[in-house]
Amino acid sequence: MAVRTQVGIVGAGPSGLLLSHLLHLEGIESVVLEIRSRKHVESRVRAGVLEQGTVDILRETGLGDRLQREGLVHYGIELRLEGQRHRIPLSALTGGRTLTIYDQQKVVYDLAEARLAAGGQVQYEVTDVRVHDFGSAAPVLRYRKDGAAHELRCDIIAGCDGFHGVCRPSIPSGALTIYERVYPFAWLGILAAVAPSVEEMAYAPHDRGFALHSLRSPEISRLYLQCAVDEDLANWPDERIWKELETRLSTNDGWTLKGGPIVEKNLIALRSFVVEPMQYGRLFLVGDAAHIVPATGAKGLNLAVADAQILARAVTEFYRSGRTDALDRYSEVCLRRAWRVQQFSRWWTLALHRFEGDDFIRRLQLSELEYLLASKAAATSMAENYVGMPLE
Ligand code: RFL
Ligand code: PHB
Repeated sequence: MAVRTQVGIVGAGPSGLLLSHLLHLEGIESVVLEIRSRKHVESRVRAGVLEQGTVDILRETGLGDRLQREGLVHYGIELRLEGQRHRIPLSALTGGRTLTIYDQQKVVYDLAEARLAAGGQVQYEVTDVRVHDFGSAAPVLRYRKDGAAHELRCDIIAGCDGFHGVCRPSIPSGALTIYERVYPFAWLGILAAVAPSVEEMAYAPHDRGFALHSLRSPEISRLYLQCAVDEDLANWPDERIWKELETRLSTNDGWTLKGGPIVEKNLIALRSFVVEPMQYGRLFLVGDAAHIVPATGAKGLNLAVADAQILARAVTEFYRSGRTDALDRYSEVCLRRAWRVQQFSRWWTLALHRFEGDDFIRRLQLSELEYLLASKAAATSMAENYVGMPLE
């Protein structure tokens, strides 16, 4: 069966759904193809920290109701260094900008509801998605659904299919430059049904390895431990996780960590990755399909949202004026932001994690973090990157 639409979108994660939503608001039609089920996409535990700019675009486009009710607004973060608690007042340093804690699953659910309520086409559980003819002005998406072969003809394809998707590998490899760094450690992440023991996210660069106490709601905590890249989760029963978290997050002012039932446990690889350019002909890469940042900076989702906004504006200009100028600039505009976020995420990762047996690095880290706490200029630089730079 052959069908036509204006924009074919591969992937119903945050970037694909937001792009489809923004295009709809401009009167532009799209079809979203997703290999997983809706339930699967909406139950993946991932990001939780939204920059001010991400919150603003969700609100401005009618997705603010639940975000307003359930989002937790944060004004600073804690840094726990050698048993002492310090606060970095992000809002005070950035003219009042804030962060909002709101699960990625909720963002994706809100977006999917909005698309479906508006009659949008989101096809879940498709298979064998392939992108064709994107070097021409008439690209085609082929896929299977319930055993039948389908063809989707469009003007533009948006590859919003994440790091392991099909769009990026479909581009001739000679046309792309890949930049990549891996790290000699990973994260063990838990979601626990217990009230957070912190009021603000607490980052702890401990001698035994980095730990982070984040949160999801007044009843749900999210915590992470630096661990080995090939860590076997079978060696981490709940008691061991809580004990290690308690040690790494401990302070000498009587603070205690409340343990509770762990409802999810996973190993998270850390990676820095950028592909240049983010476009080939009429195929545009968006979000994790084009770049990955180590989770330390809490940026991946926010960067995906920024790409989707930039592409939606460029596509809108294309349909309004017939001109491709903004589409031609898409990659350059996104990459400028992506590299800023890459630098920040790598810097913050290198400043906080333990490098086994390297006391030289440890001393540099302590000096760097003490400087961050002592210097308003250093803290302001960190804060403006953490809360997120303006879109352009
Ligand atoms: P996604 O979310 O990976 O969505 C891609 C979608 O494409 C589908 N797909 C395909 N569909 C059709 N055909 C194919 N061949 C396909 N192949 C794949 C997939 O099923 C999926 O539904 O990419 P997107 O939209 O670019 O969004 C990116 C974000 O999900 C990601 O950057 C963040 O989750 C990263 N991240 C964080 N970002 C933040 O901004 N703040 C955070 O606090 C934060 N914490 C995190 C994170 C990522 C984590 N993990 C596990 C990777 C914490 C963790 C633990
Ligand atoms: C999270 O809540 O998942 C989170 C918070 C802060 C980070 C990374 C992840 O730096």
